[in-house]
Amino acid sequence: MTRTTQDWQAADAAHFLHPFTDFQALARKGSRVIERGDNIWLWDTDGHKILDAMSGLWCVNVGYGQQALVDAAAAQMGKLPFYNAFFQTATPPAIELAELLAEVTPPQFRHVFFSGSGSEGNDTIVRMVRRYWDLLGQPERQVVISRHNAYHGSTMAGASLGGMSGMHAQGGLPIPGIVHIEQPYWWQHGRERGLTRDEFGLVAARWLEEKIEAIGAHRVAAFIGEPIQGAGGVIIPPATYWPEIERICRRHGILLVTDEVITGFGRTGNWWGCETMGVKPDLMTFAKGVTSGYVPLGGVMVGDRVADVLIERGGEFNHGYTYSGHPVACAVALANIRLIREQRLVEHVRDDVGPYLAARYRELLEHPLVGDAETCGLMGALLLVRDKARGLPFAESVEIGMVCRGHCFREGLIMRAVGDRMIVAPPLVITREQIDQMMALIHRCLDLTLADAQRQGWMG
Ligand code: PXG
Repeated sequence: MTRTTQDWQAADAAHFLHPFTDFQALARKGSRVIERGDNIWLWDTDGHKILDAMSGLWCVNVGYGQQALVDAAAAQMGKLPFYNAFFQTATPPAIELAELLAEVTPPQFRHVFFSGSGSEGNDTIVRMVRRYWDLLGQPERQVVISRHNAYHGSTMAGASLGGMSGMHAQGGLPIPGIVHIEQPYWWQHGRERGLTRDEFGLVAARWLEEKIEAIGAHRVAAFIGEPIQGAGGVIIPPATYWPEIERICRRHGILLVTDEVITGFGRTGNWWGCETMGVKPDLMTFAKGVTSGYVPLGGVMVGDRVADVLIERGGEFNHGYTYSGHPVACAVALANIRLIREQRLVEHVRDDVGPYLAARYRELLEHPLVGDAETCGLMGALLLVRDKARGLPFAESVEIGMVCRGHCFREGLIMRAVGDRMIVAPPLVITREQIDQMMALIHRCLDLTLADAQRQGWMG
């Protein structure tokens, strides 16, 4: 029986509780049901073709329809669909992936702990950094410092590490031992104080030092941050920020963790966001791009500083997931990483489409709605403002991002709105011609949004 879109929507509304969704509002409106994908394109059940400028959810880096990944999954499923890694056992794909990850990550990383998602990876981080300090005889080092408007997942530890106030307001979060400093968002926190971006980067990094001093360094286990905040609105920190963060962590002996769930596997024009930012973390979380989202997989890269202690001091680390090292997921990840290498996708982002997107984004600064336009690799953000000359934001009651996103949906473009920031992170396989197609759609949607804003009297 073929179902119509209305049939799908009715069944969806009757049974499916969607993540991060107002259930009633969605039931009234009906989901958009996505049925098929190829390269950077999606098709919904009405047959509309959509340019997916968000790579699914920041993950389909090699694009849809890559047969090598499909074949790897099918072959592994036929041979051994599952075996665990708990009781002194392992599977060839998990071992091979561990080996390959050691090759494509910075040299301090030779070990990996697998999880099923980015959230679980960050739960592992919290457990692991506390275990590390316990083993070193400093059990009072418990506190993990993170940032407001960070996103680190939706489990209890992930959501606590994240700095989303809407999430903390539900379910008694954050859990104890996790504290936050302000994010390095120049537009919001540096511009009005008359600081250049680089000056602001140093100021923002020193908020970490102030927090460490307030808590006492002897109580701080780690600092965690996304090299570039993704879900927070593609907040690209000034170049001065991360090196200063690293210096502060080193000065106080604190572990440095980069959450590379979005920035890993070539997104920023290097294999890892920490390389783009010029720092050497002790631990890194990954997920999403490790399989290009074809199947769920995540994990933590464990640097020698931590791995040596966990291994040499011995004892059992009482932590793990059924799907830690899932053989099908690992087989898909192997095929995915080999494809990224063979097609030289990281170089493609760094030398070709990344700089091209940056140039095309600079043109957007001429648009009357656009107050700021920035990119890093294939992450791009636009800030929509009501008065460019004076840099004035829209009134809180005006949901300009949602208006723009509505136009994108109707015009066949998936772009994400985070407040007044419109963001893109297209598949790494995107070409210059396809970027031109995407930019034409973005211009059109901005014009339609501007017309709405003028009609409603929101500008000026
Ligand atoms: N860390 C980062 C940096 C992420 O972006 C996670 C951890 C959690 O990963 P899992 O696999 O548990 O979802 C993420 C996930 C959005 C959006 O709206 C972003 C994410 C997830 C859902 C929505 O931009 N990132």
